[in-house]
Amino acid sequence: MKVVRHQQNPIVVPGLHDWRRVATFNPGVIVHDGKFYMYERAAGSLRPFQTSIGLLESEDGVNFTLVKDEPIFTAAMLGYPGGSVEDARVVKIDDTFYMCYALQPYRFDCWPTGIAVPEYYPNHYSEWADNNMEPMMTQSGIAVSKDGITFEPLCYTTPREIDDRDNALFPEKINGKFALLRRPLQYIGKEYGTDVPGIWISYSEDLVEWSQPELVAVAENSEWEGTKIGASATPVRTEKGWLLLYHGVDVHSIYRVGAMLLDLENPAKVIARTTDPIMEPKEYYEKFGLVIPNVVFPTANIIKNDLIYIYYGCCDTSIGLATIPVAELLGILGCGDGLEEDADR
Ligand code: BMA
Repeated sequence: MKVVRHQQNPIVVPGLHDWRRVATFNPGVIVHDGKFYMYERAAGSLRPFQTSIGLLESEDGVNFTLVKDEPIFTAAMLGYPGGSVEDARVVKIDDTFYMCYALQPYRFDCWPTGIAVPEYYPNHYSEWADNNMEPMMTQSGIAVSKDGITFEPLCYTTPREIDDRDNALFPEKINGKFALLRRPLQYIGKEYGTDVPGIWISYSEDLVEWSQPELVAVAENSEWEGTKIGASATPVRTEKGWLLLYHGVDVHSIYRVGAMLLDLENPAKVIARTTDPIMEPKEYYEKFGLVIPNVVFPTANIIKNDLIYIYYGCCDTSIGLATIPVAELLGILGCGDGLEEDADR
């Protein structure tokens, strides 16, 4: 594989507080005023498996400490005290922090199987049915903040009736509009032009009204992408295009990572794409965890000293860090180097 794992991996592990007692994973990361801020998804128990967003900080991007003893963003703040907020992907545009999150509004239990995706049981909790919601359905939204610590819910980006997660905002407006990657699971069939779920894009002027999603990419390499891909980390600008890490899930529920390059002016257009994964479960902590085995799931990338720092969830249990030179990844994509410096990323 192409990436180098940090020797301190996993760099963030669960513990210290009840709300993050069993798992911390799939973090958003951003550099602000020279400091790394990490937005972890943390769980206090398996049953119920309820996750919230905790905040950590670091001077070097490797050694992180908790900023607050409490989660900074919870489903309760959205009016769903039993629910989970998941997979924060954070960008800063002008003077505002934007956190894309997934929401499962009601409680469910997690029964790990040790071989693939856990059995998730919403059946014990009547709220799903009481509120006419399909069990385990995920809606996505955006919360905003001026200081990166106190977030206010702003909007939902996806309808309540469909399962739409892996939302990632581009770190700047494109042609004057906010641009959002998403993965509407039900967008399949003739009218959508694809038989399998894929990565789609929507635009908005105000973050409230979103354009009809346009298809960006679907699983192509059945061997490791299986039938499902989704945006992983927030896209990064390079001279050659937007660099996007994405995840693919094979028939054995093994999560791997690929990369693609999207057109700078029209990011619905894929310019280049890896055929082989750049990352797959290899180390013990990537193959075995409390919740699910064989998962590497990046949700953030930062450029530092011409290296891409990839922050990723390991088995929905801990957080790892891997790096790859920007030039090397662009080389793999057949595009040479071409990073544009940006102080905040
Ligand atoms: C995906 C999402 C991620 C999770 C992954 C592995 O569908 O739910 O949040 O990390 O599965 O369980």
